[in-house]
Amino acid sequence: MSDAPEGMAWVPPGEFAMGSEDFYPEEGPVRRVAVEGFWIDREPVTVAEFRRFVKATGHVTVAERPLEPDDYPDADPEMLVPGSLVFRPSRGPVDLRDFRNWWEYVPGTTWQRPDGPASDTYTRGRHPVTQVAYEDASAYAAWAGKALPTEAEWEYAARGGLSGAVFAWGDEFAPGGQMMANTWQGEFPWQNLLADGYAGTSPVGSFAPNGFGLHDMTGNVWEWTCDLLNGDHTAQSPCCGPSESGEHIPRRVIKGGSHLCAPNYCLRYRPAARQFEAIDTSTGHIGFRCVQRAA
Ligand SMILES: [Ca+2]
Repeated sequence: MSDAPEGMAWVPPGEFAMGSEDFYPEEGPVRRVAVEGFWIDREPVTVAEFRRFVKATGHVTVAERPLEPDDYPDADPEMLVPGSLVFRPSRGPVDLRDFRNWWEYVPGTTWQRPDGPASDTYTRGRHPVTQVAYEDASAYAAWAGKALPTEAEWEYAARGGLSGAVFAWGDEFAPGGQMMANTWQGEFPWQNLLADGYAGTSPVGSFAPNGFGLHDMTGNVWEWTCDLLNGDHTAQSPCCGPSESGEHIPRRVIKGGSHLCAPNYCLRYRPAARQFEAIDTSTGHIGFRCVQRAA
């Protein structure tokens, strides 16, 4: 296709085996799914791109707005101030069943100050934007004349034309010793060995593209899709994706894993992997990319 929208790649129509039965129960069963062809961003939306959107529209993200006490009946009133979730590594091994051992709600955390009010994004213009809730991602997509992908579109794109492979590039995590994505090596959440060179997010496009020419479909940041969680998985505890929200807040599927996904805790840097995030939650490891469908 020669008339590619800027920064986007064409994913041809096709049918694929979606899901996996080899890892976590929420990924199965494997089923045949057909998708139409569509355009998809080659990279996650960056901080610089999101800044252009905010300047053009005056958009105020969910993390920057006061919280409604009625939505959080169990919350400490002092926590109902604008802010977001920041990852804090522990000093040593902790109970992996309690995400409060590494997530902290930090007032003043925003997409421009993703690690708390003292942080900034001056050198992170090419990093994926984070600290965006589903509504923020949707608003960006609408402004750009695009949409958020369905889970099927996202997974099909992430597979890059490979059939049933574990990873977006094949079945081996680091073929020939080469790191293919920004994940977490070592024991989460305290020992980050940095074999891939990055603690936290990395500039988009730092790792090799998949078969469709797409970067960062694996790791770096989880990405919002527009699929709502159906009832079957509501009891499931969130992986590295925590939520301060009540159970009545709808959840959407996020895909791709992040820089916080480690083999001892969250082997979810795979196309089939999925988690479910409350739509009002933002963290330093969730971002998004957009699609454009044929009219
Ligand atoms: Ca890393």
